[in-house]
Amino acid sequence: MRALLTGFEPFDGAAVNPSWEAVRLVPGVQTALLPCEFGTSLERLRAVMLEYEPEVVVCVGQAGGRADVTVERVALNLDDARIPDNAGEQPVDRPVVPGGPAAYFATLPVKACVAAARKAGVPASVSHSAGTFVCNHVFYGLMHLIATEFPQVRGGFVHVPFTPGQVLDHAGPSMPSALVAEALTAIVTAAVMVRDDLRLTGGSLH
Ligand code: PCA
Repeated sequence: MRALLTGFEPFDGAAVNPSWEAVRLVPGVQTALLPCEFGTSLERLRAVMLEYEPEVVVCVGQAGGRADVTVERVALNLDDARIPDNAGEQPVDRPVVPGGPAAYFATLPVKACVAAARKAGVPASVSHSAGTFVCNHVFYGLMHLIATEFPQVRGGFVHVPFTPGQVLDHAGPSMPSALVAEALTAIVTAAVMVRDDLRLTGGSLH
């Protein structure tokens, strides 16, 4: 089964992006680096999907401040950027796809993916918001591509914590890239193997 994993370039002045640091360590998958830019990130994603013809696509991004690996469930049709992207663009309250549905759900088995990451020894949980910046933009765009052009593909998005090197001077949560890569490997394997998602709790109270 062919799987494509994408990571992002660093943004907001950072030297690395933990998503790409981890994605590049995952064996046996196709990988692609996406620019942290509205628009061009999705053009690149579509191009690599046409090139590699994957059956599973998992896009990965940095979620600074989160303490575990989070499998995103919901992509919103909304760009609302708190900071400019790497091209200096800062859309406010703009749809990712004009006229598209308000939201898409990931078509990965999200509970099984979380369970697989934990079984591999990595803290993980379900998330119900990928934010409104470039990661959500790519997640929504991926699900729209699947809905309109690539119906055979299963896809979703995973947010990962900072690397330890990114928090040296402010002691926030972090996770080594090798451990994140273990989680991503387990998540991709579950995405390929599990047809019907597990019936486990994964919701949140707020
Ligand atoms: N994280 C940002 C964009 C790129 C990335 O790695 C986000 O969560 O939107």
